[in-house]
Amino acid sequence: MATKRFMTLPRHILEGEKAHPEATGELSSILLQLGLAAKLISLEVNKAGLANIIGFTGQENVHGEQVKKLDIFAHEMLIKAMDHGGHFCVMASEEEEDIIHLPPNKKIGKYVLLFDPLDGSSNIDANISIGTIFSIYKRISTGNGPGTLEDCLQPGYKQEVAGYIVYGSSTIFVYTTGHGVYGFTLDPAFGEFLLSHDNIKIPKNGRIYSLNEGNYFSWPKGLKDYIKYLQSNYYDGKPYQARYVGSMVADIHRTLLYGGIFIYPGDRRNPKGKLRLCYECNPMAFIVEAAGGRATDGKQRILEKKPEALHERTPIYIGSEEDVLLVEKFLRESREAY
Ligand code: AHM
Ligand code: MG
Repeated sequence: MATKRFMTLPRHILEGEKAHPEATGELSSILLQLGLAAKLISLEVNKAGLANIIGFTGQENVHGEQVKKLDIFAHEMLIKAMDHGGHFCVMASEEEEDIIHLPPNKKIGKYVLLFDPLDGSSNIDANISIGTIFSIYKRISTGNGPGTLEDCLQPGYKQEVAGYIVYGSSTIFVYTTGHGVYGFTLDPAFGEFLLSHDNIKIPKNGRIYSLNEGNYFSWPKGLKDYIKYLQSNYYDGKPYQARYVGSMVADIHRTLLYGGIFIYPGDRRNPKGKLRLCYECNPMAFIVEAAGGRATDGKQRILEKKPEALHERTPIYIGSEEDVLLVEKFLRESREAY
């Protein structure tokens, strides 16, 4: 117990590295740097109201400094924190249309970084949890030059590391290398992430379903039938519960800890749904699978989808294995597209 209390994120990463004598230490160094960026973004998120920077770009704060929207701040902070270690050959962000090359004077490395700097940012003004999501791949392009679009369009099962940071009632950093999912809570006094969620395992099934029911009339029939099935049945003698923050990181974090299912389906209006395969669905699928859960687009495993474009969207059904299998059965039986 005492060990757990003092297991900081850096110590956990370095001990994990020691367990793999073949490791070069590069991934550790990347994760440490991401931890630092997370702390800086967390600080900014926490003082957003005070600094009056919510929702304004290009205005001056009380100190007469130019202020930025938080999602732009997070985007720039991540690039600044990650572009000088010599680990990456290319990056891509949900906030930028094209791939991001390293500045010409920086050393080029063998990894690829994809991130959504501040997911759920439409929730910022209401002080609702938001988050950062990241994915790391090895480059597939040859040579030591800049990385390419193809490096960024790899199927999710090729991820080396994936993680998210949720800026909520506390700030939590969750990551996996595919073996074990670990969560660290930021101690604001100490200024360090401490291991708080050791080896997270998602329950095999859960009581909570999470999706935007406002889109009900556009849903595929199988999904309507599934939700009606849950609403007319009991889980452990109690009715199912609907919970939807509207911030994927928060909804997935809860699903990981309590079990159940999170859904952003394709529907009549948007057959590919809303969420992005590379920035949101792949990293979350990698994490949830590593915790023993399941993630599909209703038919196909998310991690096996080959992205065709950086900002491609996909439907997603993700969470406890048995819950995802059940909704897939409903979708299959209704035989309706999307
Ligand atoms: P964003 O990338 O523009 O922030 O949008 C993604 C967010 C997710 O966090 C969340 O799951 C989803 O949008 C909610 O969408 P909706 O409002 O359609 O339910
Ligand atoms: Mg997003």
